[in-house]
Amino acid sequence: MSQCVTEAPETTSYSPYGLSFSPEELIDKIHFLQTEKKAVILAHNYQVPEVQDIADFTGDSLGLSMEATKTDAKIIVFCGVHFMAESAKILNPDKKVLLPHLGAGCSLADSITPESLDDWKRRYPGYTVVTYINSSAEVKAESDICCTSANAVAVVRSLKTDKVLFTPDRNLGRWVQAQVPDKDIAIYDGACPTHDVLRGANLLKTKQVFPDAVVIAHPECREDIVDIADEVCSTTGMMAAVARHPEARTFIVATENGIIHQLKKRFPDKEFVMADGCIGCRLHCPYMKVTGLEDVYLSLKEERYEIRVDAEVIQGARRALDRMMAVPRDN
Ligand code: CIZ
Repeated sequence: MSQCVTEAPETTSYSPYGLSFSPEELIDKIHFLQTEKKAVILAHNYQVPEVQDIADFTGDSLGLSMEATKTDAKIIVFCGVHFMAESAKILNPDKKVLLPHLGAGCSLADSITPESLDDWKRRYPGYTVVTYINSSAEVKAESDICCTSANAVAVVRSLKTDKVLFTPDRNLGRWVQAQVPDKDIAIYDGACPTHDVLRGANLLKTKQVFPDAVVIAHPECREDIVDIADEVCSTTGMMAAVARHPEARTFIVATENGIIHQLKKRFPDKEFVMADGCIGCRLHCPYMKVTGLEDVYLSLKEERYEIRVDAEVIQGARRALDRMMAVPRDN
C-alpha cells in the first residue's frame, strides 16, 4: 500500500482576497484587533493548523461555546462551521458571534430541516427527539434534547422514555443503539460524508502497516470502523484516549485530519497515522478547511459575518441544549 505521511497537511499561502501580508504580519494584525475589540477566537479541532494556533481555545463545538460563556469578550470569532457558530450564539446571546467564512457549512446539518424532522416525528409519534449538535438552530428548537459525540450515549440513557428518535447522524445513532440496546431507537438517515467515506477494508490495510497501533475512531464513522476501533470517542475524548495508552507509540486516527495537529502538539513523542493510510486525503472536510488566517483577520476587521438567530428559535434551541448540559459527558 502507499506509505503514510503522519504530518498534518501544510496549507498554502494563496490569498483569495489579494492581501499581501506575510503570515507573521497577519498574526500580529489579528492579535492587535482582537485586543482592541475584546474578542475571543475559538477554533474547532478540525481547523487548519495556523488557525488552531492563533485561537484562544481549541476543542469541540460545545466545549468551545461553553468557554466563550466564561469570558468577558464582546465578540466571539468562531473558526468552525455554521452550526457551531450558531450554538455559540444560542449560548451567548448577548455577544456578537462572527463566522469568518460564509462557505463553512455542514452537509450533515443540512441533511435535516424542521420540515423533514416533522415528517419523521409524524412517523414516530410519542418518540423523544434527540438531536446531534450538528444541526441548525431551528432543528434544535424542534427537538426535545441535544447531544454531542461526547455525551450521546449518556443523553439517551438519561431519558425516562424507551422510545427515542435520534437525528440526524445514522452512524452515531447506530453506535448509541449498540450501547443502549434496551431502548427502541429510530434513526434518521443523515451522515457526515467525511466520516462515512471510510471503510473497514481501508482501515485494516493501515493496521497491517502499523499492527501495534491503537485505533481511535469518531462515532460518526460507520459500524465496520467502530467495530475495529480500540477507542470510540469525540475529538476532545481522543486527547484523553491517547493519555489512557501510555505504552502505545502509534495511534491510527479515524476522524477529520485537522485533529492530528492538536494530537501532535499535546503528545509530541507519539506517532499519529490517519486511518485512510495517507495524509487523510479522504478524511478531509472541505467546509472545515475554508477558513484561513486572512478570513480571521477580515472577520475581526470588518466584524463579518455576524450570526443572527431569531429570539424564539434561541429560546427553543437553548432549552434543548440546557437539558443536554445537565447530563455528564461520556468521554
Ligand atoms: O461537536 C463537535 O465538535 C463535533 C462535530 C465533533 C467532535 O467530536 O468534536
